[in-house]
Amino acid sequence: MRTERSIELFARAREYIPGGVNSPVRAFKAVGSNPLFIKEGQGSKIYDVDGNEYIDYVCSWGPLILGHSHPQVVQAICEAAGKGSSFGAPCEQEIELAQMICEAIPAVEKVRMVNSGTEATMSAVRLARAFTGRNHIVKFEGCYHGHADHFLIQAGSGLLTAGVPTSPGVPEAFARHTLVARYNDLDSVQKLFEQAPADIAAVIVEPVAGNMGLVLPEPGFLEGLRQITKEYGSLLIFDEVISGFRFCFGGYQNIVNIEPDLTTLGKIIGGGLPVGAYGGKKEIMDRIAPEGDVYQAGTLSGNPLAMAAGTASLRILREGKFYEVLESTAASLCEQLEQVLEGHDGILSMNRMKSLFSIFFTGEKVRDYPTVLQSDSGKYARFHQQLLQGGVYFPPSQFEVCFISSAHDGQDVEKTLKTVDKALQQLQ
Ligand code: HOZ
Repeated sequence: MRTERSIELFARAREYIPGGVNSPVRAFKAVGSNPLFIKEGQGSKIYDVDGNEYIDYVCSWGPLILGHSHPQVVQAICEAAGKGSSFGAPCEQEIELAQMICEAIPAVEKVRMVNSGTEATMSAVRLARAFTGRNHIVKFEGCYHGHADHFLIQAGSGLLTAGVPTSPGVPEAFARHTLVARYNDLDSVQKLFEQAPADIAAVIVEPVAGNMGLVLPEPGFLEGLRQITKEYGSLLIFDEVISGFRFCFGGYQNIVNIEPDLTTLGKIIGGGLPVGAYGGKKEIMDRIAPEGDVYQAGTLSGNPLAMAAGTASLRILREGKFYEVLESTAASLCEQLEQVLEGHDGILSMNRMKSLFSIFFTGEKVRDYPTVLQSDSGKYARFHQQLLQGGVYFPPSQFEVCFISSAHDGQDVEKTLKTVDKALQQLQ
């Protein structure tokens, strides 16, 4: 595989962009190699600047549930762009996307559009603090809610990859208000509430954790969070930036039938353009300015391009048997992958939720942050390199998830299985 052009571009990028990238994980540091510069994406494939083709299981970290350059989404973006990219004034498309989200997620009666998942979670926490008049929040080890100050404590994604427990630049006074519990461990949450019963504004959780590799909620965990937060008058925030519209037309909350007080969204609802959103019950959301006194604003919020891409995507997801078809591709790939993994020494495990999965280099069941850390990330790095050689693009870090899109087909499944098998053989 030739990658000269990517190497050349990375050297050039490093002169002008910190670390040569605009988001750390994509620098490939965790897998000890050079990032690939991507020129084009079509369906399930991406093409780098050296002309190599890969089956893409990153899918822009989640938004591209329809694959790359879906014709209806491209058309919606082009049509919107021809009429102006941003007005800084209300437009009808905002209502359309907001209405679709509110109709899909019963706990979201009103929704505010922002430009990223980070903005959504940051704003939801401010709102929760204002609504409850409390300052502390509870988050979980290994969960990642974007890069706002109060979330960069024992966080997943790039921080976990880099082994940074708390980022420099986060004032100690802010960090004091972030209490950290263990995922899938209700006792750890209960203890925090017992220590500060009247101080916790909210518990924020990824209902399906997707930033320490994939870690699934165990039965009763999310229900328990709902119960504890109610008991102590604290809000429950489901961060559904990854899980929103990933498993069904709505949030993971629709599947488990739990109503959080606030929900954060992003990724899929923007159809591949920058977007975020936070929503909840009217009585909470109406505290946001200009209706209420909690300030939050954005020049590009609700811009017609992102709204058009999001609305076009959601329309496709709502039609026919979209999620059943996606699930059948995912099941075909993952069930066979499991068999492939079983053939390799019992030192591997896999977590899967419908069209999301992660392979871990540990024989242990991965169920929380400490078990995630048992995975051999050095092996993952070598595995990743072998996959690239075979034309399969997995996330360049053990602590991220693989995304399957509706553009992946039987041929992709077959090639992926062969490539994974061969890559694992080369590791032995
Ligand atoms: N932090 C995101 C992954 N969980 C995005 C990474 C990127 O875009 O590079």
